[in-house]
Amino acid sequence: TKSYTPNPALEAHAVKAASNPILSDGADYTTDPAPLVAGGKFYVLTGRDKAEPGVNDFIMPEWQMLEASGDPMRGDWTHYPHFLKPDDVFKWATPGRAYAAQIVQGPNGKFYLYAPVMQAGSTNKDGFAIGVAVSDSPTGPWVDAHPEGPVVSQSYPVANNIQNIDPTVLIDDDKRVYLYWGTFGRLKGVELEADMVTFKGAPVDVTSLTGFFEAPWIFKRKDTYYMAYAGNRAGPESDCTEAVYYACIAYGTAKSPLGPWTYRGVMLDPVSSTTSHPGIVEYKGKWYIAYHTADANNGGHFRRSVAVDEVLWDDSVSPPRPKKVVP
Ligand code: FUB
Repeated sequence: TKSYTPNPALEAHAVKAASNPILSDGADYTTDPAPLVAGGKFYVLTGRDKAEPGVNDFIMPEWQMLEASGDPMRGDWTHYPHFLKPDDVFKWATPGRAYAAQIVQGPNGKFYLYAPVMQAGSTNKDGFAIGVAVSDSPTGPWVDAHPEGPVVSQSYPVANNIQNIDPTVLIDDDKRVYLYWGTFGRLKGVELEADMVTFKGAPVDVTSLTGFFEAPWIFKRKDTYYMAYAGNRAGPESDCTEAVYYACIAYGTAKSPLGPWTYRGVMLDPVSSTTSHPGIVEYKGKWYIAYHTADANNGGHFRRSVAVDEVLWDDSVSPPRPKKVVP
């Protein structure tokens, strides 16, 4: 396995995580985890919640990175607190808002960062657009893969609301690439060209995933495609009702990467933050889910922190079912 040297320009700190959340002292709040396995290592890209106590808004100016030295459940991590800011890499973006992003390793071995940022010139306060940056290493440095502008523009498909956020990307076994994104109940998916940026055909709308709210995460296990997401009204077996308001992590499955998707159930009950946000990967033969909670010191709905737990599978049913994660 190729190994990747950490980006020497990044500030790095050693952290011991005896239990969840990984960073628990409240000095840095980590959000919206996107795990990545590369070079035999387990990384988690996260946002940063910077809201002061009592501020009920997402104040998220930059991304952070966590890198496990061993067992991703517990143990030693390296924390890169100032991993990247939107305007470090996207000249068409305005500073200040670094929402839920994901890094994937493309078929060419390079790393691609899909990042919702504010598009300069937007007249909408939530004029998010999704940019793509590329690097030879999971820790950067990054350059804009499409300096002409975002892959999903703030004006797509209509001049905008907040819906162009929460990208998730799957590289299939045949090397084809799929991008999904969305929030507030709208989930869109599209195949991308090998350049990792250009749409191949028109996006599909996914309407069959019960209670879909936001935070889609696509992955494949054996021959089944899974879409985990933050949902409400997500099924009778769940306590994540609209009345409770807190989201659970639900999931659906499909036999092909653009669906059709079938709702299957809930895999993580609501946590202590109103938002929930999954990232699921296989690492050294085990499956892990990263999510965030309000459980760190002085944490809250806008001061969230990333946790990691193992996902166990029931392979006696078809398609195989992830057992409910017990945080
Ligand atoms: O962190 C801001 C938003 O909260 C994300 O985009 C959503 O997925 C939710 O976690």
